Parts: sequence; structure tokens; C-alpha cells
Amino acid sequence: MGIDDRIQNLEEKLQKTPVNKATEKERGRLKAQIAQLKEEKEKKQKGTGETSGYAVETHGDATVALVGFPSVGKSTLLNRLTNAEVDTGAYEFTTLEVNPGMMKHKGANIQILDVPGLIGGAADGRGGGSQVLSVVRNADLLLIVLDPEEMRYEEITDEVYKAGLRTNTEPPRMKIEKKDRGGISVSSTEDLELDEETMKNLLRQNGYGNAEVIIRENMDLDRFIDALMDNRKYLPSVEVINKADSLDGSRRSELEDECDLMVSAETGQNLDELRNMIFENLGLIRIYMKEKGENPDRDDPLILERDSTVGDALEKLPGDMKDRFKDARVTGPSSKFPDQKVSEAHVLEDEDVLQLNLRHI
Ligand SMILES: Nc1nc2c(ncn2[C@@H]2O[C@H](COP(=O)(O)OP(=O)(O)O)[C@@H](O)[C@H]2O)c(=O)[nH]1
Ligand SMILES: [Mg+2]
Repeated sequence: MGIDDRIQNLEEKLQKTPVNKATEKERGRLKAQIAQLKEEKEKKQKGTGETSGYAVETHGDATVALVGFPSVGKSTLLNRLTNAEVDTGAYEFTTLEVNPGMMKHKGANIQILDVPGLIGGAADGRGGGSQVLSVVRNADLLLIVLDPEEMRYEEITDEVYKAGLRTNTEPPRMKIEKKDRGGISVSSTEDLELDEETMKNLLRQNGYGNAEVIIRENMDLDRFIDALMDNRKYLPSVEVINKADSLDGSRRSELEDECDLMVSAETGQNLDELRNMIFENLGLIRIYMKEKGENPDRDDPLILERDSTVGDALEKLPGDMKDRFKDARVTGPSSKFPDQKVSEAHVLEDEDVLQLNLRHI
């Protein structure tokens, strides 16, 4: 039996198994087997080079993947937000192509990828799914695009979930440390609803014969399996309803609660808000670099991730600044007063002005 058949068999079994305390172990076993087979399948596909020539290199400060059913307006939106010039209306969702574009916003270069193939069976391997998945896994944010006439929101989130993507949720707070002997021990800082024997079985099934596991949240079975698998990706998502121009006022206010933002790729309505929302949800910050005695460069900020330190800034800047670093001066949201003297460990905030004091060599 091939992997696909085995996965299907197990999924059917799982569906027939009632959900209650008595079947928890059995369901756990089935779910773990399914997860494992899917991982195996992915690895095989990678091994055969099926993904070659397909990987889109990530460029810029961050990458956004556009996700949605055909004809919702993804290509139109991509063209509006970026420098891309993609045909619109003409693509079928089976198109394997990934269309990249670059959006400049607040000094950041944000790559946006139109990934037509993700929705519509991609997670099961139809429509060239695994290649598409590898592209989406490289994204830092999902931009989910919905059509007001046909939202099909659940179908999209289902597909996204099946693809191993977990949106707007932190990674499970669980640490596994492999040991040489001693079997498996599970300890937890919270009351756990999960049965200890179930957890141990799943750990064993996944190759942890000897391990120390610490859990710091009350997780359910699915999340426990997520924590065991290394092919899960945790990332934020922004949900927009496009074609707002085609709606009357009352319909529009009805739909407002069902998404993060209503936009029109055609008229440009709310696209600036969308750019801001993307920037915000990517967790990017702008740092204005400044030379001693000069004005800060506000046109070309250094873009970093939220909670970055002066040390991170040194790493991202070209040259060997790290070796030459003495100290820095910060003026802005993160400083207690203007020109505060700080070390490498200082945590920066959006729109800080940073002046480095470097050793001369
Ligand atoms: N009324 C309206 N039509 C739109 C909007 N955005 C896209 N469309 C139309 O929807 C169709 C599909 O657009 P396209 O960008 O190709 O969708 P994709 O398949 O998701 O890439 C085209 O005919 C577009 O002109 C919009 O904001 N408002
Ligand atoms: Mg398209």
C-alpha cells in the first residue's frame, strides 16, 4: 500500500472513532501515525527533487504569502501592492507558478508571493501541493484573501491547517530533551488534561525512547502532536475581504466583523491600511541610523524584527561592526532620555535613532 492510501485508511479510521475519554489513546495513536506518514511523504518528495526549480528565493526584509481561492483577486492585489505585473483573471488554481512582487513600505522591502496552488487540495498533494507548501513555509505572514460573494473561510483555514501551518498562535510550550537512558519522563507546570500514558506512547512512536519532557501549558492532543513534529510552522495571518467596491453600505458593515480589513484591489480602497497592517503583523521595526554630529537617515531605515537588540542591528549591518563595537547612543521610544548610552544587549523599538560608537582599526 502506498503512503497516500495508508494515510487515507488511517484518516477514515479516525473519523469513525467516536470522540470521548475512552478513545483518547486510540485517537492519539491514529493522529500521530497520520502526522508521521505525512512527514515521511514530504521528505520523500523533497528527496526526489520534485521541488527543484520551484523554490522561490526569499528576498527583502520579510515575506508574505497570498492565499485564497481562484478569482478572489490575489493577482490584482499583488499588482497593486507591489512592482509585479501579473496577468489577472486568466489563471486557474492549478497553476503551479508562484508570482513574486516587492512592496516597499515604511522603508522595508516586503516580498509578496502569490501562491495560486495552495488552496484546493494542495495539502494532500494534489495540484503540486508539496512544492507550494515549501514556498508558503518560507513566509513570515499569510495574507488570506476572501471574496464577499463566496467567502469559504473554513475551507481555507482547513487547508492551511492541513498544510502544517498554525496561524496566530504561539508554538506549543513544550521542551523535549533526548537522554541516553531512563525512559521517558513528562513533567508539567500546569494541570494537564492529557493522559500520561498517551503522551508517552506518542513520544515513543516518534523515536523518543529516552527523554525528559517539560510542558508549560495545558495542551490538547492536536497541539501535543504539533509539538512533536518538526514540520509545523507558526506564523501570523491577516484576513481581508476584497472587492469591497462591489458591496452596498449595509452589506459592507455586516462583513466588517468577519475579517481584519475590507479592501478593494480595483479601486485601491484601504490598501494603505493593509500595508500598515502587514507591516505591523510582521512585527517589523524601523531603526534610523545616525552618524555623530549628523542628522539621522529617515528615508532608509534599518529594518529589524520586534525585540531586536543593538547586537542584532550590528549583525544586520554590512561590515565587521560587531568586532569594532564600543557602545551606542539611542534616542527614541526605547531610550530613557535622548542620547542614552547603551550596550549590545539594549532592546530597540520602532523609530529609534541609533548612533554607533566604533573602534577604529
Ligand atoms: N469589483 C472588483 N473586482 C475585482 C477586484 N479585484 C479583482 N477583481 C476582479 O476579479 C477577477 C479575478 O481577479 P484575479 O486577480 O485574477 O484573481 P486571482 O485568481 O485570485 O488571482 C478579475 O476579473 C478582476 O478584475 C476588486 O477589488 N473589485
Ligand atoms: Mg491569479
